[in-house]
Amino acid sequence: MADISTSLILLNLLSVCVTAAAATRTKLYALNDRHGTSTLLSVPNDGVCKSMVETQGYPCQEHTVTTDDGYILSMQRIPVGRPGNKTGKPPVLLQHGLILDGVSWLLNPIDQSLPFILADNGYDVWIANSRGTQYSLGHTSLNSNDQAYWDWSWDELAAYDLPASVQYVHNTTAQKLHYVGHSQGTLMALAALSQGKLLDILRSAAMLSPVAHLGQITSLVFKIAAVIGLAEENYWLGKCEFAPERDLVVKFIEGICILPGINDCDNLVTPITGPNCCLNSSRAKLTLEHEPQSTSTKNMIHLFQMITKGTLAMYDYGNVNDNMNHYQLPTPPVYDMTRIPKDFPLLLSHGGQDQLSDVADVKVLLDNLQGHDSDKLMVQYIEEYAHLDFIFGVNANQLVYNPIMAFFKLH
Ligand SMILES: *[C@@H]1O[C@H](CO)[C@@H](O)[C@H](O)[C@H]1NC(C)=O
Ligand SMILES: *[C@@H]1O[C@H](CO)[C@@H](O)[C@H](O)[C@H]1NC(C)=O
Ligand SMILES: CC(=O)N[C@H]1CO[C@H](CO)[C@@H](O)[C@@H]1O
Repeated sequence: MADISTSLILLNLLSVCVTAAAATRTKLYALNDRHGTSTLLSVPNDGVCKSMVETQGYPCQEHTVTTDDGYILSMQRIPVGRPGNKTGKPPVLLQHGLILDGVSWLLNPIDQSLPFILADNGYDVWIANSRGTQYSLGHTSLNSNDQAYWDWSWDELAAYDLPASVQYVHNTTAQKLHYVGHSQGTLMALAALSQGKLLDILRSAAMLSPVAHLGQITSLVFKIAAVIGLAEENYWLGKCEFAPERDLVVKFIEGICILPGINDCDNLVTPITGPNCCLNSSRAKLTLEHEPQSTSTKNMIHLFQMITKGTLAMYDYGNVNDNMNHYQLPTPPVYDMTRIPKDFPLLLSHGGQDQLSDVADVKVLLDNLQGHDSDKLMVQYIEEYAHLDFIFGVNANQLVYNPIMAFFKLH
């Protein structure tokens, strides 16, 4: 089956967590300071605001926030839209998903990209970038070439990155904010909300491709990767970041794209995400110039644990002693989605073709939210959408972003 061989090739490329990646990175970042403030493969050193936002006619500010565990994260703010448009709506924080970064929100034309649409509709837009992505490689004492820098999973993204970003926006604007997460960005927020965090400074949260449970995931690549990844856990953990070898992936995809008869390069991500209906294939090259981004191997293993065990729990150190050391419990504490306060405004938008946020797993989450106040929970199901349509879909403006803004107006 073509799907399986593509999966295996992609998997191979994706799992090259190797010193080669680190060496490339070292070269690329050789001229940068240790906080990695000016990174770069394809975006010039002047940063995301200058190269991707101001060029579109929008004002933009670069910000940084330091997490309680020392990671220095970059954020971009689009405080208002183009001249003459509405202003005065509350801040909105956008949190990207796994192996993406904040730039992923900005890759479509302005009338199809959520940050620009929100800004033109009067919102004060903030874009977060998780630790380990190219604009958030700084740390107060660690270097991103050190293994110690990569000792985290999404537990830390939920416990440190998310509160820092949300709190920073709240501090700077003196307002409560709305939240939009995609994929892992929803997992971070669901985890924090289930622990009663951030409720006093968030107005609402819109979850696109919500990820909580992964036990029934249908993505072939992830299922295979979970089995192989866990079998080789100790090997991988001895390495550093989980670095999709971008150059290889790009070459591979470009190579396939120029073959005669292949004019739909989007099909290459299908075995990972499910068949996205609505990507603009002529933008694939631009997307690959910026994505994928790195994450930690520990994060991937944490996700693999959720896939193979069906759990929604903190990282499992694999033995009673280590779990006792970290949690004072023999097994990792669970995140209990039924504890998300019933009056917190939530929008869940999921797709029928999504193989990472698959319908069966989303149903488990919805079952857990059964007692939620009915006027505080909005669920949207888009039959033809897969994982990436929610951020890259050419019609996401109408199908998803307009409903998000209508939901924000209610809360
Ligand atoms: C927000 O403000 C509080 C109170 O001044 C301060 O303690 C905290 O460090 C600030 N947090 C961020 C992320 O800016
Ligand atoms: C797809 O992208 C191309 C190149 O950026 C653009 O010219 C075209 O209008 C886009 N198509 C749609 C449906 O948005
Ligand atoms: C939503 C909105 O008001 N959009 C407008 C923002 O400004 C541009 C350019 O001035 C208009 O073309 C949009 O319609």
